[in-house]
Order: sequence, then structure tokens, then C-alpha cells
Amino acid sequence: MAFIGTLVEECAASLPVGGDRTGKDRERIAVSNWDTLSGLAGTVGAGTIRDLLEKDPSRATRLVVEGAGVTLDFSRQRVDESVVDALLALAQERGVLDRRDAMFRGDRINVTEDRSVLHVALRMPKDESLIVDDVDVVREVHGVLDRMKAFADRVRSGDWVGHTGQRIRNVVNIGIGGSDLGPVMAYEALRDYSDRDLTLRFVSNVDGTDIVEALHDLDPAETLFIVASKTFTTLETMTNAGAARDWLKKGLGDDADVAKHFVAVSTNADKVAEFGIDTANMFGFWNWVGGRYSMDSAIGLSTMIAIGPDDFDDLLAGFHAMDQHFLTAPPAANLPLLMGLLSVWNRNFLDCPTVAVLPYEQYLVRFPAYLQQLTMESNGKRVRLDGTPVESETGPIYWGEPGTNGQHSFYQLIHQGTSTIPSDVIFFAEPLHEVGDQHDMLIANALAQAAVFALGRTAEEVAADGVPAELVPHKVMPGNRPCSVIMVQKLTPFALGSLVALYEHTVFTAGAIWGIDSFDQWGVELGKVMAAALIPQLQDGDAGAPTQDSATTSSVARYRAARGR
Ligand code: G6Q
Repeated sequence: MAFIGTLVEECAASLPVGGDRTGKDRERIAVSNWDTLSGLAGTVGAGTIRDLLEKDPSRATRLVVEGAGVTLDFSRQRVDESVVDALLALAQERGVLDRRDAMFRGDRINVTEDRSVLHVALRMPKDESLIVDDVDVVREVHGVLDRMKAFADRVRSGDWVGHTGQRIRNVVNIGIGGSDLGPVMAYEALRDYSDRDLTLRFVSNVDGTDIVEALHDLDPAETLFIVASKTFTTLETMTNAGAARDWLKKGLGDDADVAKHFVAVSTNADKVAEFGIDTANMFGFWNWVGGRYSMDSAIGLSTMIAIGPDDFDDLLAGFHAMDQHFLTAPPAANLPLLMGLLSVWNRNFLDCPTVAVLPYEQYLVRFPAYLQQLTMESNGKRVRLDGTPVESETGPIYWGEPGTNGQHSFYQLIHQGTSTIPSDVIFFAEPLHEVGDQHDMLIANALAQAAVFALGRTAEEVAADGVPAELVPHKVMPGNRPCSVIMVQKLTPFALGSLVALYEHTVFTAGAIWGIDSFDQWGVELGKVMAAALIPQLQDGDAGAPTQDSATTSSVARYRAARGR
């Protein structure tokens, strides 16, 4: 597969103003990479995956790439080499690899927050260095990692004790968004590697039910809270941290040394001290780590306590291996680049608004939820880096559940609904638990679904099965649902790291094509401000700002009445 196709955009502006354009000029204008892809959408994209596979069976072995232990089979995508070449040419034209290099260098590519984007530095080996603004960030990263390891070892060995001298048996991470979704996902994914003598819980929601249920059977004398908040100002986290402190004092007495039961992960030392946590027990990170890109920073402290420092190192090594693959693999064999480009093809040229993430691995139960934040908070944007409106659709909606459960639920809509929903089917070749032949059953289901997504079942095939004519339309499966099959040898910490980094860089690639800032999240701010203004209205009946909309005012009144206020 050639990297850059022969198609190079020729800007109309470079032609003589008002001058006569020759036929050749017109032809060159007409073949911008985006136009080429639009043309291919009407030919290859309008065809069927069934035809592609029938006419060219060897695509099943050609359209497969490997990197950092992950194998991507995209032979069931509605593409051929001409599409892939045009997508790679588009990546070249849009400067995706230059932007990748700028990220790895530490340039401030998060322009709206004027920040570097350096989650890749979180997993660089100790003997490497990366100087950004005269600071060796790798040295800083390993300084924190070393402190985390010493602390994790103390908790795991029983050396760290609480107020009464009892060892810690319960670890509760309090955080939300990027300070929760990664740790929860990683804990669930790596449960088989975790110390089963420790109970890990995660509290995120400001809904009091979350913390009540998390703590109801725990002994405060044996419980350690990790308050994980980059800013240490987040309403939900600070409220839950306060509730945890109250619970602890209620259980251990007002004079209890709560510092023995609280540590913090934050970039804000002042606020940590103000809360009453000893900053000696604070693990820092940096403003160049975005929340949704932080599970391998100190935000991963709960993960490290659960699985131990060595396995955490293995996780980091997996991230790093995929980073290196993204940085060095030739474009046509570059997994994240190709996956990002395929997502652009499906979104912009095949007009698919959503993507189903279907892990055939029970331990990845929270992986779709994790990816929802990673993909949708990153690429749910409507203006470009310079503030001008985007010219195409941007980030699709990601959703999903582990297979086979989803098969007995929403797969019906993927198979026979009116939208075309592409999917990522993910599985591990070796199971962590060999229970009879259940793993073969699991993988048979994954591959069967991928086949049905791609091929479907025609009316002729259904009729040939002897189905009565009136039922044939109900049993036809249109197929032609693009599907990537992602296989990894075994679910290890390394594999999880490489899988997460794969999606991080996939999101990066698509965002770079769209020219958006994948690293800010301004859209979540307004609701927070309004919620803060509404709290006193709900409690004290203050009528609110004169500009407040009538629907909100009326809802507030109904709520107050329902609460007898
Ligand atoms: C992620 C977002 C967001 C953030 C949470 C928690 O990229 O920035 O999800 O992680 O709002 O923020 P704090 O860690 O500051 O509490």
C-alpha cells in the first residue's frame, strides 16, 4: 500500500486571479484528498463489504496491521487500498504527523489552554529525558513514580497503619471524570492481578448514594481515602472528601488522626493542605496531563496499590510501546494512525454518527465508559484551533458493553436498525480463566458477530432456508456494518497500556484531521456554573438571577414544593 497517493490538493488561490484555468488545472483542483475521498465514498463506500471480501479474499490477510502486541484486522471495513491511500494522503495534507511530533516534543498544542500535551512523557523510561521549558519532565515523572511505589508498598505490606494502628484493608478513590474513569476501568480490567486482600472502591457522583454504598460495610480504622483531583476544587470530589472525613471522625472519634487515612493526588498543594491532608502524602502531576489522559499518572495510585508497582511498570511499558509504534511505524503500518483515519472515513464519508465498542472480555466491563470520555470529551468540538467553525462532522458517539451480553440486547439495532453502526470488536486470544471450552465459545461469538455485521444475510439466502415469503423481509440482515477486529494475546497490564494508548492516539489522529483542539473541554463548564448558582435557590428559595429562564425557575419551585420547602 503506497503511503502518499499521487493526489495532492492544489489550492484554487494559487491560480492566477480571473485567469483562464486550463482543463488540467481544473482536474488538479478537483482531486483534493477530501474530494477524492468523497468520490470514493460513492464507489467503494457505496459498495458492500460482502463484495469486497468475495472479489478479493486476500484482503483478509492484507488489511491487517500489528503494533505493540495489538493486531488490527480492518478487512471488514468498507475500504480498499485506494481509500486507505487517500486517507493517508489526507493525513499528510492535514499535517497529522507533524502535529504528532509537536505533541511528543512538548509544544503547546492545546492552544485554548496554552498547554503542552505530554501524557506520553508519563510512560517514558527512567533513562530517557525530555526537556520542556528547561525542565526534564521524565525526571519529574519518575520522582513521583518512586514516591508512589514506596507508598503503595507500605500499604500493600501493612506497614502503613491507620489511627488505631490497624493495617489498611480498604482503599477508596474519590474523584470524578478523568480522576475516576481511568482508575475504575484499570482496576476492573486488572482485577486478576490485584491483591485480593485489599478492597478497592471508587466514589465519584455527588449523589450521596454513591458514597453511602461505597462505605456501608467498611471499617473506618482500616480505610484509606485517595482524594484524586487535579484542581482540588471539583464540587463532587471535595464534597465527597468532606463526607468521607465526617464518616471517619464519626467512626474513630473527633480527635482521630485523619491524616493517616487520607492521601491526595493533585496539582494544587495549597488546596490539599487547606483540606487537612499532609502534603508529604500528596502525589503530584502537571498541567500538561489532561484529566482523561491521566490514568498512568499519580491518578493511577489506586491502580498501583491494587496491582503493585511491578505490574504498574508493566502497564506503563505497554503505553510506551504503543507510543513508540505511533511515533516510528511507517504510516501505512501505523495502527493508531490507521484507526483514526478509519474513524474519519466512517464518520465523514460513510456518515456513521456512532461507534459501538464491543470487548469480548468481561474484565473490560468499564472500557466503553472509559472510551466515552476519552473520545467524546476530546473530539466533541465544533470549532477549529483558530476558532472558525469546522467544515464537517467531528467526533462520533462511542458506546458499548462487553460481549456476549450486548448480543442479547442492543445488537438487534446494529443488525437490523436503520443506521449503520461501525464497531470495534476486541478480544484476547488467551483467557485468564480457562473454564471448560468457554473461551472458544466467547471468541466464536465475537467472530460470528463480526461476520454478520459485515455480510448480513440476503433475501435469497433467507428464502433458501425455507422461510415463508411473508417472513423473509423480517429475517433479512443487510450487513455492510463496518467492523474492526482487534486481537491481543492476553489481558496483561502491558496489553491494557498498549490498548489504551492505541485509542489515545486514534483520537489524536482524528482530531488532527478535523483541526480541532482535542485536549480542552470548555463545553462542560457552563453547567457547573449554573449548578453552583442553583444550589442556594433550591435550599433558600432565592428567586435566582433576573435573567434566569422560566423553565428553570418553575422546576426549582416544583422541587421545593416536593421537598416541603
Ligand atoms: C478530563 C476533564 C474532567 C476532569 C474532571 C475532574 O479531561 O478535565 O473529566 O478530569 O472534571 O477534575 P479534577 O481532577 O480537577 O477534580
